[in-house]
Amino acid sequence: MKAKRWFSPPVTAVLALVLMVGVIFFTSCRDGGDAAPAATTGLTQDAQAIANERGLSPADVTAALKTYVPSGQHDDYIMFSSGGHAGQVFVIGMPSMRLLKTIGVFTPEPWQGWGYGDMNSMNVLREGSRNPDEHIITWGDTHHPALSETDGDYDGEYLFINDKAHARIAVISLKDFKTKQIVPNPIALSNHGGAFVTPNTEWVIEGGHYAAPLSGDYAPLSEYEAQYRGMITLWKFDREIGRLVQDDSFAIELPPYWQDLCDAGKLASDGWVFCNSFNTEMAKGGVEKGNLPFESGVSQYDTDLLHVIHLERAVEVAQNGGTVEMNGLSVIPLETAISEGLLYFIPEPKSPHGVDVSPTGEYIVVAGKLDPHVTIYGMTEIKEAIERGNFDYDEFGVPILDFDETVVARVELGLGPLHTQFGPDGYAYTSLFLDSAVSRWTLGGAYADLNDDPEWEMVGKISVHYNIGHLTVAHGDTVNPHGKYLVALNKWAVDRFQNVGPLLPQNFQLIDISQPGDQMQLLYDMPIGVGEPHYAQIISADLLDPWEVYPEVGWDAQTNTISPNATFQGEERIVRDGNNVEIFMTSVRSRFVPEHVEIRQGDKVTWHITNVERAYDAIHGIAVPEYNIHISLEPGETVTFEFEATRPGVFSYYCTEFCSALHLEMKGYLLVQP
Ligand code: CUK
Ligand code: CUA
Repeated sequence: MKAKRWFSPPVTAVLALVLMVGVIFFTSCRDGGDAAPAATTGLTQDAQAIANERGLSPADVTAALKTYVPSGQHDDYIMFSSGGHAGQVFVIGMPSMRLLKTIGVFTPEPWQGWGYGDMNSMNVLREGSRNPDEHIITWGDTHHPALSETDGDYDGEYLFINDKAHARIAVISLKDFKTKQIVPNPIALSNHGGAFVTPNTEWVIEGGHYAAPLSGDYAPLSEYEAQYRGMITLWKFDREIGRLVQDDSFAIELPPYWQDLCDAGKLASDGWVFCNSFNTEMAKGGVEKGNLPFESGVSQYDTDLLHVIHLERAVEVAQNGGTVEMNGLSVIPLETAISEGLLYFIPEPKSPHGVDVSPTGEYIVVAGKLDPHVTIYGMTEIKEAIERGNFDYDEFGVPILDFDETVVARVELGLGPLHTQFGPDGYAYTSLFLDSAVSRWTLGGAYADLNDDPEWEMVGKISVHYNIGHLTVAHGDTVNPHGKYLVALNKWAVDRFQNVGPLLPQNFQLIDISQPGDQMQLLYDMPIGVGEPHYAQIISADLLDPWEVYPEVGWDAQTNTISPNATFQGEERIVRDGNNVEIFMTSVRSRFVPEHVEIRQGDKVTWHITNVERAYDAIHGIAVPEYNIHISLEPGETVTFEFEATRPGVFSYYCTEFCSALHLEMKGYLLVQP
């Protein structure tokens, strides 16, 4: 029998043993601790021997105790991780770090039948390609997953994720963990500042990346300042239908700096959006022509420009006709953005990476890759500076606020600070790429009542292995951070795992952050041998409420209602209209009906299949050889696939999920007459 889900049996077995040892360590360490129950003494003696033999330290044992989830018990948290250039999303249980699912998003995924004939997935991939008649794009460089929010906290309903390589945003429903929509950005070919959501998910933010003409047309690099532009797009999300609505969305034209990560304001900064930028030098590269390479060309100035966008005002301007249409998207021109007072810049330490808004929304934390500090801007100070109106201007006429007037603190953390997340206790956590470490520091000011020591200062640091990019804390970018667990998303694994050849996995490291001060404990290394995951979000598992089976038999996962092609038992049939053949099939343990599909070469086949099962986990699949078709049929689901019967012969279609003892008998013959 093949296993349906991935677990890590050796690790789990080891942890089980270590758990027992932990009882000894724990009881012997506690002041006047309770004696271990007499009945387990013999067992723990054996476990002690195992720990000794395996060379496990007390810290190893406590780490095991904190991560082991016994068979049948569930994880407390679920992490949604970008799949990097795998173009997918990984769903990982925490603290066990067990992989529960890989969601096919931008990349076809055969187990789910994502992109292998299922017309829903084929249509999503097709609509997600700018020029589908030239080619369907079948991968993505996923970077930033964003869970939908209500009142600034995760609500467990939707997940959004960007594709940096093609400037696209995908929408995933957490009812069935399926991708419902992919939208290509009409005015950009690369993004980085997405996906981030506003506190009630009215807007999904997609910031651009490498400047280019917004029209998509050619322009030589000599016309960079005149023709090239940056942008930020605000996608309107319709929660009722679970889709981004392009007609209600808009973009803002920006100078041709390279916009980087963004974040939405919340509470004190609700109605505002913040984006970093780099290459305010407008370097054009061309090292082979004797020009400065991009590497140093974009790092010449001491500061770049934090973009501060008044979203509320931008929405008003967009809704009152202050836009021009570009490739079907409403765009607020740069001069309008300036004259309407919805765009401001603030100098920020050069080559910044993350911009992260604190839980109260009061602080905007920027980390500059080439500056050992994080820089913290105050929303109150930003609003006051805008009010005063005493601006400098960049060469495009965008008002620049004063650095010293808007910065409330700078905290020295170490080398290569990138991204910041927050805890419930006034702590912030920043990844340090060059130091390969996570630093913990205290937010002063508004957090004074939460901190014992209400200063802006670093209080702890823990090494990670190695070259950390993002880090993520449970609910760590919401108004209600949980703390507890932090995951370091490390780019290099080097010596952490068995050598598997020159292409190494990434390393997710689970860190316990439940203790104060400099007490942070590394608990677990999880190799990720797929893509290069960039960022992840962690949600309390009890906030997720996915379907166990589809609500009714005949469910269309795309329209969220009964499919007109739903087929019930007893209604199975094959309908011919000239060269067009339509098949209405059911699947149930352990047969397809009909079992004979007899057609002629050249027929155009439309095949509907309904899994009429109502039992949890009673999944079937259908594979049709030679036609590149594989479909997953979840209980209640109706799926349609199409193909042209170009090749005569005898084709055995069969069920691909080991659904019952007679699973191998669940097959049929597709007979194509010449
Ligand atoms: S990331 Cu995309 S390359 Cu830190 Cu989100 Cu840097
Ligand atoms: Cu159905 Cu195997």
